[in-house]
Amino acid sequence: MHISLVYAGIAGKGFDSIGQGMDSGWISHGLAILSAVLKREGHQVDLLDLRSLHGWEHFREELLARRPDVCGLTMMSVDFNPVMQAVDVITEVLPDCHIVVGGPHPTLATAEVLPNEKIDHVVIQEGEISFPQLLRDLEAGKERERLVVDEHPDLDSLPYADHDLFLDEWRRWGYEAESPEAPFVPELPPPFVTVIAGRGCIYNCAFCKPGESLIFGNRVRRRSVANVIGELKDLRERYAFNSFMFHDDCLTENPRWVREFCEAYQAEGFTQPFFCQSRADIIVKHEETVAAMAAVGLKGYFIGFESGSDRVLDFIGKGTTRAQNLEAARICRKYGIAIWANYMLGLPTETPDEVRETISMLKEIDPDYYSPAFFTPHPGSRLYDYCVENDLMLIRDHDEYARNPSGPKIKGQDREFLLRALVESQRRTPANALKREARRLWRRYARPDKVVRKARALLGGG
Ligand code: B12
Ligand code: SF4
Repeated sequence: MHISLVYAGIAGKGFDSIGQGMDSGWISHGLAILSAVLKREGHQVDLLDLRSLHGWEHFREELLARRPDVCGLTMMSVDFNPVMQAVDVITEVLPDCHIVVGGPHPTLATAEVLPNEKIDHVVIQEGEISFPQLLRDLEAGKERERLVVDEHPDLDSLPYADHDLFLDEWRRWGYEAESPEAPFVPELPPPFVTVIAGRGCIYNCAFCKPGESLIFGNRVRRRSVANVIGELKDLRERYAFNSFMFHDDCLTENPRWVREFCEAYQAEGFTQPFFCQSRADIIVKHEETVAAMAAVGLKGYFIGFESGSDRVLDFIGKGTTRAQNLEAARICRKYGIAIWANYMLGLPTETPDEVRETISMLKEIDPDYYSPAFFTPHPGSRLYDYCVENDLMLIRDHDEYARNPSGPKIKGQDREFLLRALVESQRRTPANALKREARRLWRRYARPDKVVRKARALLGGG
């Protein structure tokens, strides 16, 4: 069969937006892996990425030119409006095309998606087993239920994600790039790629869970180290990447796996720098793992510090403390690991003093990259349910699930104060700015190894 996979992530930057910042340089790993699975089954697969098209008319023209038998659309909550509009256009242009929708939003808010009769099938949870089965049944003329529930696949049995699906499509519309994704910090030189080593998370943050488990199950499934290294070798051959990033929710949750990976990464001759997500408590408890990662190329951690208030950290079920946040930052500095600080402002029940605690924590951490977000209640999370039950929701349209839109997201907040806090949280103290500049100049002009050797000699050491 001919399947067109559709990525409609244009709620933020719109059409013609490939390469314009964080939301627009990423592939969807969900679609990339489904493409690989479908191709393995002998299907013809292509991509319609709305971010690389010029507008709805262009989408119409492409549908008419390609005439797929099936369109498979992926959807986060923020993508609801463009996905529904895409469904309308597909139905109008190709009335016989089967429309299948899957991804986080259909799984976590099935009741919002299923009533749309234009959608032939809604696939919830993962898609690698059920989607090909659905296509086999459609080919055989078998009737299938509209709501399809998937099983959780064994990740090592899956083919590697089809990164070219995105790159080939973007190139058709004039986007010049050596690799499918664009790096976003100087520590990660291009060509750049992303990989996912596992699914699921054992932690229990209230702004995320149980949604993450509803999609991927309660257990963590990690690919074998050999399988991940195999994919990296494939990506090295294909794109000669100079840096990469793990997209896993929490790669470092299993230190044994991480250390095995570090050994294999080095043994296979990889030296490319990489970033991954971690948590403050893991960094503090497993400093030796941090050291092992830094030794083979880890250049930065994304850390969900979230808040500087222990009361708020407890309320959101983060399982970390302010003291662990500060200690994790100290450990990162020690090993020269850049800190990408994720934190939230405007959480339910948060007081102005607690917001100030977050600001003071950030002054102490002095992260390399600030990544603030106004708290957004995402469907599928306990805090979403809390906001609905307590009549706090101000989100009226799915576009507002984006990170930092202009309007407030929950009731009872002093918007002006939060906007000032957003600016203040990212302002470096003069002392921190000076320390940074000194460090930069030191790295650039001094030879620390020489200076240390000289100092040792002067002190009568070796
Ligand atoms: C990497 C990532 C990003 C990246 C790249 C996103 C992208 N374009 O794919 C970046 C940093 C850009 C990002 C941004 C955001 N993200 Co994000 N992100 C992730 C993360 C960590 C991994 C995604 C991934 O690749 N997963 C692995 C793949 C294999 O899973 P998958 O995509 O879900 O696909 C599987 C199934 O869902 C299903 N499926 C998916 N699509 C389809 C389609 C069909 C037809 C079928 C049959 C099946 C199917 O089959 C796939 C294979 O099993 C997830 C958490 C997670 N663990 O998944 C959050 C997650 C998807 N993100 C989330 C959110 C909220 C956001 C933001 C809105 C955050 C914000 N406020 O700014 C933005 C949205 C920006 C945008 N418009 O793209 C939420 C979504 C929740 C929701 N209710 O929608 C998640 C689940 C995190 C969470 N637990 O809260 N994100
Ligand atoms: S926010 Fe991250 S660490 Fe917390 S439960 Fe979700 S995936 Fe796990």
